[in-house]
Amino acid sequence: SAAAAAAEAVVFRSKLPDIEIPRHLSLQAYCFERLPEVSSRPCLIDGQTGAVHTYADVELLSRRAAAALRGLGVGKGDVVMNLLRNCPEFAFVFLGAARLGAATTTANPFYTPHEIHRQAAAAGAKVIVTEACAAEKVREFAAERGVPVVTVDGASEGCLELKDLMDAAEPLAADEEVDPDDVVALPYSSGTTGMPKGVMLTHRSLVTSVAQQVDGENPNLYFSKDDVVLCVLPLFHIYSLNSVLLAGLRAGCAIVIMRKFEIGALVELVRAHGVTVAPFVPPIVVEIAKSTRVGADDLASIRMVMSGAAPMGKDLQDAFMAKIPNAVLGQGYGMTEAGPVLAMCLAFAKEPFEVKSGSCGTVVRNAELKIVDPDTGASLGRNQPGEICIRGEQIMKGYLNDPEATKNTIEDGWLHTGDIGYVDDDDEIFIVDRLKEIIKYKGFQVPPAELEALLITHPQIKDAAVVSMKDELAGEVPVAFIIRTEDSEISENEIKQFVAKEVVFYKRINKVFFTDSIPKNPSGKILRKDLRARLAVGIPI
Ligand code: 4UU
Repeated sequence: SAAAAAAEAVVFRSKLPDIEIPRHLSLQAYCFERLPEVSSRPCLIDGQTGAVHTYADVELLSRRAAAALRGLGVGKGDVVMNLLRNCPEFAFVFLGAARLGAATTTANPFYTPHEIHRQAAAAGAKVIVTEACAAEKVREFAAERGVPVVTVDGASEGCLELKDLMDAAEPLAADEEVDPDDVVALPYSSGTTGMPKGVMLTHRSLVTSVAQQVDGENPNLYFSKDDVVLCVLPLFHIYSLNSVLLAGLRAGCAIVIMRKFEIGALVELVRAHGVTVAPFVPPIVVEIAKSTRVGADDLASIRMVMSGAAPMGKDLQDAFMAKIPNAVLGQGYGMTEAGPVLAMCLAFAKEPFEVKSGSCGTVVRNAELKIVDPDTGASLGRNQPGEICIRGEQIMKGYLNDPEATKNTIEDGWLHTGDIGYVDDDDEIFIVDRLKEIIKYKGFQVPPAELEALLITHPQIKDAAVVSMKDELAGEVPVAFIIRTEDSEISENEIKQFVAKEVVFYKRINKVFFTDSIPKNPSGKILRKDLRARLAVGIPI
């Protein structure tokens, strides 16, 4: 009937055919499936030291790391916390934990002790692997809970050294048996609302997601054995973990690990190692596009530049392409909960398609995408903006210990992204707005609910609401609307300082607006759209 047809979802698919995905394999077995072919080729290149680890080395070192972790009591179903800037050890420990049937929760080593403890406690971390300079932050927590702390870069009081543990251990002979539905990665994300939550990504999720990108006759994201992929984005974020490290391993690429983005050092690494693939976020694209020091010559080896994790407009894309004419520039669109990749630029395919500037790609293979009207839930056709939803085996199993939040995010297998976008006549996706509250500072998540919870603990703050404000450099920054308690004279600066002590730098409040009222709906939910509208017209109070 017409009514039934109308109720049926309009489902968007990739323009490429579905592929066979080895979904029965563990993630590490999948990543090393072609080891015999690539064993003597460079796998991880340490940008700091120039040290090269071949595929055979990395496979063996990950078995040593597994044995080291086992020696500390890590077993099946346990969680290891990786609190590291980019370094080869990140990969050894991540893959080592996977071999034991354990999961890795990743966090930013610049987090404050408060942020680290909250995540380590919620995830139930059995071991924390970090750098000597961050060890101080976890010492108290670890001592209280009897959690061993392992450093990757030298001794620190009360810590064990990864190198010693790995040298002493016999490499793990056989991986622990895992079910494809076992969790292997546990990144934290606030999703569409609330506080950060553990996102349960299983072996099957990540195998599927990586395969959707780099596997098949005509991979959507064509990485070859001859590619040299730059790993400058932080591995503790799912973009880099999935689309750089895991995808790079699967495809047999050389992965150049850069600890921290700095444009001069980046150019040097690109030249030294002949980088061919550069996954970036928009602020890095902006910096390169604007830099007078960097020319096409400096980056001549690069054939592909990917941008993701935050919007990249057509103007920026065009400016960058004018600067690096030999490279293909396109976007990936991801969300931690989605495994993470929803869409990928089809100009990255082995047999590339023509694509449009400003598009964030086409839905990946072996997945379904729909656009729904946020008010009615009706599925929308082409060129009509609505909430982007995705279905497929790559999406998360759910949030750790939070069935309620899981239920609100996944409905009938459809993951709701909280992003507003549309699919055009050529199957390209354009994101136009965000329904959810998350703020993205240079692609990093800033959950307003976390800042609001912190702000209202201040005795002189009666109520608080945090929303995003556009920012030239960061894309977006968090700003706070504050109702002071009666008689309070607390200043903008005092409030900023109060927050800065408790959160990582990119969650700092950029601006404070004192107000008498915070608009809320009858159930007490902050009407963020109204606050953003106040900002937009320039009368924030
Ligand atoms: C506009 O940002 C990510 C993951 C990004 C990613 C991963 C693998 C990009 C390419 C890739 O290959 O995850 P989260 O959870 O930190 O943030 C998710 C949110 C999205 O819901 C959306 O609002 O970040 C925003 N976002 C983007 N926005 C992500 N990618 C894009 C994009 N354009 N290309």
